[in-house]
Amino acid sequence: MEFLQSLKLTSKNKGVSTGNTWFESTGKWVDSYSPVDGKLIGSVQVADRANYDLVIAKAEEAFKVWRTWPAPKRGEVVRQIGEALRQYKEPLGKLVSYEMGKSLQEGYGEVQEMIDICDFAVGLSRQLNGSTLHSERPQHRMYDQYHPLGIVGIISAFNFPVAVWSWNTMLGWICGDVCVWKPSEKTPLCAVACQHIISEVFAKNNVPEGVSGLVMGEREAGEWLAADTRIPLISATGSTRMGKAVAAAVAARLGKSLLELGGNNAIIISKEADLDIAILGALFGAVGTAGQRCTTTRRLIIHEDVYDTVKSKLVSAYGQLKIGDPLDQKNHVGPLIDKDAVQQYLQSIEKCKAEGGNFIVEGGVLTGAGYESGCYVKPCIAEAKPDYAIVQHETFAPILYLLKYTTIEEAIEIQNGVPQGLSSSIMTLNLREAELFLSASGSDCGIANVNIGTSGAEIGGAFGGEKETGGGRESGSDAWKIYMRRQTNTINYSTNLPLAQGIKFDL
Ligand code: UN1
Repeated sequence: MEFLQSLKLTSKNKGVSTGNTWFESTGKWVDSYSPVDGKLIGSVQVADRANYDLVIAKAEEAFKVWRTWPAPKRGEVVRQIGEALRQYKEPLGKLVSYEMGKSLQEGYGEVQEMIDICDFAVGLSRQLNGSTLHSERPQHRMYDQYHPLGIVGIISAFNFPVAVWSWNTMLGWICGDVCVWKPSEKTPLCAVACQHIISEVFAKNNVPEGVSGLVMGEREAGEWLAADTRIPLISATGSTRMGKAVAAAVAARLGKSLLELGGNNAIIISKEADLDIAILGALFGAVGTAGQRCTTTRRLIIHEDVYDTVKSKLVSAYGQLKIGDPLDQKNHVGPLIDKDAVQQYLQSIEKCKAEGGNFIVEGGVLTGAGYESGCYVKPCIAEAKPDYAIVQHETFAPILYLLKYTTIEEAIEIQNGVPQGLSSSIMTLNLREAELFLSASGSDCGIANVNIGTSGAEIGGAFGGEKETGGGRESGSDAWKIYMRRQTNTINYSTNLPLAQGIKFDL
């Protein structure tokens, strides 16, 4: 496969790096099998503890130099990374599609998301601004400024094997931080490929070794990062279970964490919706990435007057879906990541049935030619009730639950009535409904859209959610602030020392 060679991937790849240097390890080898055809793509060696300490020590050293580079100069390096990613868009997009299983369009889209965040970060490198404030004391000046934190530890998930890392890293880098990445062991080659792309740019710009650390590993490596007092910020994307463990470990040492965890996203379809938009938005939201986005649409909350119409339109749309090799652009839906995910999908279907769910589009595992990996499943739809335990739970698979409502207030209550709080949408042409949904009495999620599905956010907005989603914000808007520490500076240029609050203290 040509794209593997152009990304400098071989059958055996080292998994520990500080940028341009790759290290031997005593760690085990992780084999990466493609969910597309079940074939072994290559192996990557995980870090041992000595490797890990070496990468962190190198990162600490690099930080001392990197933080002295002017932010726009760091931005220039990120600009060149954006250029390199444009060059590698095709092979990297193909690798994402082949190793993770998402459609080729979505693989390219993921690389585009990396390019977009690079562009955003370049501009931001000239805008890391604080406020100038008026002092209560005469001839005093006060302002706040932002300084880099140090090492940012990044734990990323398989479903966005490259983009989510880049959101954190590109912002961290322009802020003056150094980054250490523990990618998902399910998509290790994507991470190795990114490190190769970065290292070419870093070498050309004499970026200190250690600014981009890679520590391939399983759960243990994540635990090392979370517990490490040398790492002021841990950014973790993945399940709520993982996030709770990371948050507890980081909080125990009073570190900062940025968590982007599970979602249980819903679209409210009003009786005043443009149903063509609503159906297409729901369809992409529910079956895109085979239901493995944290923003996947898992629940449709449909007004009773249009319920039957929406239901029959969905059934016919699902009937037209093509499931198969995601690298073949005629297919809409690729495989799940692995057979464990298939088991969880099957168990969730059973649980839904046991609770009374009525499947109007049946699920199941596909077999036969083209489906040899055993990871292809049918996207399915069940009529359900909001309080079913399975409806409250995030299953990372294409299972869509239909729920019925009568009033908009009831719809919002159903939308909010889950433990997660990432993304939400309303499909309506009614201004009052739309504004209510966006108001303080509306959606409780980090993302709330009108006439757009729940997935596919642009990088320019802050990305993340509330409740069990973890509260973190990544990517656009002012999400950069979490990667920096704020310092308040007060300068006295008078000939006296007046005290704040008018306190008198004289000898
Ligand atoms: C994720 O699934 O972890 O909004 C990230 C979206 C993408 C990012 C998803 N831009 O669906």
